Amino acid sequence: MHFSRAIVRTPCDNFADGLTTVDFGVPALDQVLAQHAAYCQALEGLGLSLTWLPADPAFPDSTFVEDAAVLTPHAAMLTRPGAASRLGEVSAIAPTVRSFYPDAAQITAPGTLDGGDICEAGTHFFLGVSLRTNPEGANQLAHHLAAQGYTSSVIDIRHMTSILHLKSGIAFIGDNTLVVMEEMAADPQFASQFAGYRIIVVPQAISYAANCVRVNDRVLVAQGYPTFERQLTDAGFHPLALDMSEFRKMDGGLSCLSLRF
Ligand code: CIR
Repeated sequence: MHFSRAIVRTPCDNFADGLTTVDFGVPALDQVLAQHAAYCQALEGLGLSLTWLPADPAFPDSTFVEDAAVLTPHAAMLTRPGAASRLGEVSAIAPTVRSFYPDAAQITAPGTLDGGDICEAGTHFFLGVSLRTNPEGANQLAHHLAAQGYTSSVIDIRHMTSILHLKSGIAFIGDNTLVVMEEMAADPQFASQFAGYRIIVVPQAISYAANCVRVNDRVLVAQGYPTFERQLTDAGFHPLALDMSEFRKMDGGLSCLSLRF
């Protein structure tokens, strides 16, 4: 899980006009910008060179760049987000993605897919089918990944109302280890997909912590979950906590703020 680059986008002044399903209050713009800057600084501190896109007020959710593309070491797929208000984010970021991946593919209608539903786990990808990513979108990506030699399997989370995207509840942090929120880890229909991995279960009361990101030798985690940090440390990982309070108000987590490659 070595990354040398990431694409990020500065939050726009109307960030609070984005979509949300939670009721944690209105994000404070100064804190949004400070938390985003700290996140970018953390990536740079881990050795990543950032492509920093300007704020785009046409799309209040556009700082969540992860949803607009799926990048692997070999190829890129531009997505087709499931929320109508986010569709235009893809053409806005496409030139940047294509500057690194000239042959980037594109999810086409009637497929929809948000990058936040796609969890890379080594040579396997978990494809979340959610209220944003439909089976057709997942199928298009599965073919694209198969052509690169990756396997994939679908995890249907449409019955899980507490999460927006698959990666709100699961993260692959390297060393054959999956971090999985309790509700997902306990669901018998997913058991066979998780067999063979070491699983770190995130208790339901702190399930927001499940959206963590392995970046080089650290695991970025949301600040405020010391028991989860201990779980990671006990398992041999090195957490790096970042304040995510304002992004959480808009259903955002650590993974969605960057496209890493
Ligand atoms: C949305 O509802 O689309 C944004 N407010 C949050 C997107 C978060 N993205 C992600 O988890 N990958």
